[in-house]
Amino acid sequence: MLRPVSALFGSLSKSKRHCSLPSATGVSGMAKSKYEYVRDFETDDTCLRNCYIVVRLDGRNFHKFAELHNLSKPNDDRALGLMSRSARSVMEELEDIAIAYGQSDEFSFVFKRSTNWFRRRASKLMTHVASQFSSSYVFYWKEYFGEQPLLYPPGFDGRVVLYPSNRNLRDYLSWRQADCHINNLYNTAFWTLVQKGGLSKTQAEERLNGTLSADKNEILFSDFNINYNNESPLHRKGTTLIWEKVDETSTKKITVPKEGEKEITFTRSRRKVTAHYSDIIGDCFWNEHPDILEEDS
Ligand code: DGT
Ligand code: MG
Ligand code: MG
Repeated sequence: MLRPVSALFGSLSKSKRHCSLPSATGVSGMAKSKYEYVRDFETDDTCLRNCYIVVRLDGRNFHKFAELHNLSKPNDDRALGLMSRSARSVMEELEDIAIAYGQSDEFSFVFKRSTNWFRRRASKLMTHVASQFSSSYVFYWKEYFGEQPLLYPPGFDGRVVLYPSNRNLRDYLSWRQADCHINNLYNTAFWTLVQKGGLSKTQAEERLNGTLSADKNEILFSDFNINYNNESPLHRKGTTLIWEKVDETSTKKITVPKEGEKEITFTRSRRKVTAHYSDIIGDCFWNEHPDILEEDS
């Protein structure tokens, strides 16, 4: 039920409304109020020039969120798809994001090192990313989960980190992708032992205790005939979003004098956000997309 604002906050009597107005403007007739000085308490959070600005978001308490929404284990393609859709919305709505990388309940957004968006103020950049992402997550929920309801408003924390060199930025992204690999290999082995091997969660944990990557690969291959390298690249590598020129073909009906109606086909190139599920640790991806990184100064 919609309620009038006065019902929510209580209404002011006429006399109170009158006396509250002059004091709110301070000294009458001056261009600035006497309260203006409080602006000076704001801290300067301008990000250092020439650095890439990375904003990383992470789902708040998604362990509980995954349980409550019955997300499939170890990976839920609906949830991963919704994360990517929300990240695409961030890239399309905000300026100067060159690349984004996401896995599990997190997404990192890399602003160009030359960006001057919001005068590089960290709080502005971070809050715009977090709010655009969160509202998109709710807005697009139905596209991925259909009639399954969203049970409560999810939240995402954010942080800003600056990277001064291309090497540092690539190492940051490599770190996140290595994290994706380590977690996904463990989770794949763990849930295969539970779901296909009939082990309890405690037994599966004990079985994997102290194992190296090669051991987990071996368990999957020998006991379950699963070649980990053939598992979905989305799950193994995470999602990388970049801007690319994509050719789009469309048809249009035109009327030509004497000839009548004709259908013409034309192709035009458009900048679009595209998703990649490939390795971003090695050089190959970066050589194929040389425009993402700006030259080190
Ligand atoms: P936080 O970030 O400190 O508020 O706490 P959490 O619970 O979000 O912890 P975090 O971010 O370290 O771990 C992500 C959690 O999200 C983890 O418990 C697994 C869950 N999660 C993410 N994606 C999926 C999925 O596709 N399926 C399932 N079942 N769980 C997922
Ligand atoms: Mg989280
Ligand atoms: Mg996380």
